[in-house]
Amino acid sequence: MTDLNQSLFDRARQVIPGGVNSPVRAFRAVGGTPRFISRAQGPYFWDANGQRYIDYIGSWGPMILGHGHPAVLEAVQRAAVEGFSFGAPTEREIELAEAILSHVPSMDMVRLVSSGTEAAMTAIRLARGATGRRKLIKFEGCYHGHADALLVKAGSGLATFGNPTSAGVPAEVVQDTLVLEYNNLAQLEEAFTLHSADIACLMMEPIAGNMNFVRSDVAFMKRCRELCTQHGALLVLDEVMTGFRVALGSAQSLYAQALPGFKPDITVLGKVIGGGMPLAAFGGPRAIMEQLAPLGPVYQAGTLSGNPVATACGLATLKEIAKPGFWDALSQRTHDLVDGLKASAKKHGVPFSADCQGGMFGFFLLPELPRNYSSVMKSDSPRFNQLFHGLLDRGVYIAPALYEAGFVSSAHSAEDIQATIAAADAVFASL
Ligand code: KE4
Repeated sequence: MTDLNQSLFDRARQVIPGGVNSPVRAFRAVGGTPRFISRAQGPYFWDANGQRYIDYIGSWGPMILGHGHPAVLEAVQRAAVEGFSFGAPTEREIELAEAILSHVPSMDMVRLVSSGTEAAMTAIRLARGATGRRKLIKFEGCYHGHADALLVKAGSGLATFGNPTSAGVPAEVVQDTLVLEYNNLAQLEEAFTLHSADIACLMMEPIAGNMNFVRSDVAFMKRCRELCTQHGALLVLDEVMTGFRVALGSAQSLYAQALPGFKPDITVLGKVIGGGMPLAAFGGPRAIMEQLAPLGPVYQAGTLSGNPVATACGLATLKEIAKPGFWDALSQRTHDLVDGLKASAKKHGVPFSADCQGGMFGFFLLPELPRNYSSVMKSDSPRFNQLFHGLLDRGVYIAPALYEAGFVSSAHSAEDIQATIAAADAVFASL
């Protein structure tokens, strides 16, 4: 039988670099033929051959309600009929801004944009504009989109700044970016001692979904906050993935439970707040946000920012996840999945560790949960690839890369979770 995924992939590669519009989709880390998705419904999607998968990608986070939620679909259809895009303000942008702010008390104001990259890039410009400083700190293994200043790997030491991770990024552009090890208190202290009044901001994922699933230690997050305050730098939490995914109040609400009064200065959001449509955002206290054009000197703009159809999708999504009981049910599903996978791996003697929060989970073919990027990369990559394809062949689609997180939606049923665990059990037995 013709593999329609393969023929589509062959055709795609003629006209789109690598056949994909985002590199991770090409399966280069895991090998094999990418699945071309024809349609999705609930927790499932179907590929070009008509093969059904239980979807744990969820568009890399946005599809927290699963695919085709009736209330969201209806809101998008109604908005589309009213008009796709006006390039003028709409009431729904106010409604979405108000909804976001109602769940994230660290923000007084928010600016809507079209991608997480755009939001993170602007957050850095805003931090630099608001402080008048140049330097920024990020952490190895955290991904904040593909803006030039953020495509950087650690320099040779704390006194030296980053080196580009991508061609086309001049060294000058990353010379103000310092890359530290995640959860490394000693490096954090030293960096602030060395570069104190030059640091505009520290940007981090509070739970690093781009290292699969690595939590910032509470003590580490506490020190990031304290040192930023002490040295006049802004703490920027990139919650593009964790925002409205790990909790209704996002990851920062979890740290605020452990650290009373904890607040970042700027929050970057995306994914869930767009519900699968191109929409992201960044926000913070009024004094910082009013530095932005048209009020202040920090420029930022966007043709499709606050797009009327995307805001309808995001608003309908936020309304659903704010309903009573949503998070208890979702967290239970995710815990059942992770507990089942752990038990199965243990039964078959496969080194395995896993963690989860709300509708986000991660696992490692390592005996202990890693705390930083270099530990994550000790994972057994060939074995992960076997697991990935073993699951894919059994109709379970997890992230095609061992450093990517997984996502459960409210559409995943207990039966879907059990079917996933059964598939994993068969694969663990074969590893
Ligand atoms: P986008 O520009 O892809 O909308 O967002 C960039 C971004 C920013 N911050 C965090 C914490 C992110 O996780 C992302 C994007 N995440 C990746 C998945 N790890 C998107 C998938 C992809 O690149 O295709």
